[in-house]
Amino acid sequence: MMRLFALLFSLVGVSGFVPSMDRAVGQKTLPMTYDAAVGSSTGLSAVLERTELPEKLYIPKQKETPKVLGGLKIGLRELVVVTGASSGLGLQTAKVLARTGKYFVVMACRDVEKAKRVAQENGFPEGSYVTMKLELGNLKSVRDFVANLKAFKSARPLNHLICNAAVYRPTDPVPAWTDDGFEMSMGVNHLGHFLLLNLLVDDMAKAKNARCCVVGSITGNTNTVGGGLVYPFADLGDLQGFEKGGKEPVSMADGKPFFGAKAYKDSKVCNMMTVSELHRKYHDDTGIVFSSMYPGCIAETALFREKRTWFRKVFPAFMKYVTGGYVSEEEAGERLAQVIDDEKCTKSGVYWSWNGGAKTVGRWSPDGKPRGAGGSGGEIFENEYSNAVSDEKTAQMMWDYSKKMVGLS
Ligand code: NDP
Ligand code: PMR
Repeated sequence: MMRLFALLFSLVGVSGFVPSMDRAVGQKTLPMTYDAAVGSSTGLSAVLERTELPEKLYIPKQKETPKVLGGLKIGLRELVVVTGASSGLGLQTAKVLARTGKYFVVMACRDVEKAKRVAQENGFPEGSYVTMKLELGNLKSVRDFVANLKAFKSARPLNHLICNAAVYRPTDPVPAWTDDGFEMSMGVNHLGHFLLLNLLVDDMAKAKNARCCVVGSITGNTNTVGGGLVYPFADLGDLQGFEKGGKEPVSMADGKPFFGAKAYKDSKVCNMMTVSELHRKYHDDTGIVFSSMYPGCIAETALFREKRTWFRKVFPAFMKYVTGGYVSEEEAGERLAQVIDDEKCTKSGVYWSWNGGAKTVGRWSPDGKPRGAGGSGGEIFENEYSNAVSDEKTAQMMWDYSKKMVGLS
């Protein structure tokens, strides 16, 4: 019964197979117009933003290194970069870290003006942070960011890196492309971060007790209710799409037709596999602690901007009262900050989750214990990836193809 309900909800909610309820997914179906499909002011502004996305994302400015930098004193504080710090989980994490007084936060954001505004609105202490342009959908912007960061911090190494930014585009009828021609979710969530990580790992190796966290998700793990019950399921196949170079017109990692919700889940698989590969390749030599984490279902963030209004209203309640997996933005921010700051989290190669009040269902919890479904008030624990995410052979292939795709080999 639960499975039937779940499948129905997921078909309507995720894939939009019911045209009158949502936009259709897939290249063969006829897309409704964006305006007709959304119908709320929040949705409309999101759509306007989205329709601009496939255009040139990255417009280089003459001076991207903020002038204020010279005036800031990092002092003894540890330098931490947070991508996507202008909203949701990234913003709350940056806020928690900045307020400790122990960290100096670099807010690496696509919209620097927005980042400045939300930092002020959220009471970030003055002199505890700086905003820097990072457009993950443009590999040149990633390289420029690294150059700016290095100029800013001069010889001191980067202590910590949090790869948090992401987009979720479940109702796109056809793929949007990054400036470099990659499908948007894979390009921003995985490839942009993959290049960033590779460009910064040597620098972080010079820091003492460096930590690096790439945000993963339950929905990329098919051994969970959130990832194994709700269609579509993450699946990289044999990476046939990556093998072909992963560029327009190839949109999916497995080379199959475009499916926006799956592209997001596949990108999260790549995020988590990247952490395992970084751990295998670099932990012993550099001492950097590499981790991934699932923060809980932060059901009210802008990640769901593309979903219809009814979904955005029902989803938080469903997560709070039915699955128990709901977590607030504030609490999620504390969790991600914990992975960087807590002595408990010095082990490398771990996928952290929190138990909370989550309910468990059938075979997803054979020992009766929750599997990181996330609800509020939970205790941190070392979670297990699905077999597909832990698969070393696929992870190695993913790593090699990604290197080629971002121009590192
Ligand atoms: P939000 O949409 O609130 O935040 C995403 C952030 O990424 C924003 O700061 C956004 O910038 C930034 N971003 C988007 N596109 C780009 C780009 N092209 N270049 C640079 N930055 C970009 O979502 P969440 O806070 O929910 O998501 C944060 C992370 O948490 C993601 O990795 C997501 O996968 C993960 N996650 C979220 C869950 C949830 O339930 N919400 C559950 C599990 C994992 P801007 O402010 O300009 O939009
Ligand atoms: Mg899911 C314990 C059960 C659980 C958890 C923890 C999540 C998390 N979800 C659970 C169950 C279910 N969800 C069930 C039973 C259904 C069908 C009724 C369901 C549906 C659903 C939809 C339609 N859930 C969703 C969607 C989305 O569009 C979200 C998504 O998949 O984004 C990729 C989502 C999520 N559920 C979660 C989490 C964390 C998400 C956000 C996904 C993410 O950011 O990775």
